[in-house]
Amino acid sequence: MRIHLTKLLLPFLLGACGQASPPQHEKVENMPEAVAPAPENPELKYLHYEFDNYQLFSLKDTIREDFNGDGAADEAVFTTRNEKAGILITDGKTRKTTPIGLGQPFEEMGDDFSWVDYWGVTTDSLAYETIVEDSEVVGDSEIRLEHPAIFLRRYEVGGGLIAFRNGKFEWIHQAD
Ligand SMILES: [Ca+2]
Repeated sequence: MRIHLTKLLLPFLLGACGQASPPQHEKVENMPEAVAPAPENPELKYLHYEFDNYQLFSLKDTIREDFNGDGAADEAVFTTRNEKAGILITDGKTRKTTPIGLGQPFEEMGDDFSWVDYWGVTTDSLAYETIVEDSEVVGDSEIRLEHPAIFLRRYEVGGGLIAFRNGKFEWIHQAD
């Protein structure tokens, strides 16, 4: 490390002694190229407490997984339609699209998913569901997942899973 620093600083030091040349601080500051960017929110570092197997995605990314278990990879994108956010899932076999949100009501979650801060996919076979009765959290129950499920979350609040169960996409609530 020390050798690298000296190498990078050398042209600057030489330049400072001789004729005027632009400062080269940038090179030194940019040195740790191999370091991965830090997560934008500390919460993202603790996702392994929520899921054993998961992959975090940017809301601009397409998630490709076989959500319905028919052997063909499907695609999910997070998008906006008529100023309402949601998820558009395209079946890999039939190319049929299923809007979740985007102006289409989805169970108790309404028709707009603009509250989502981040999303990803989990391949866990067990998940928990928050049981809410009359706006009160009364407990958790274990849910068996047969296929990869999409998680949608808001920082410090939670969210839920979109999982293909009983022949359709269902919401599994994971928030207080
Ligand atoms: Ca599929």
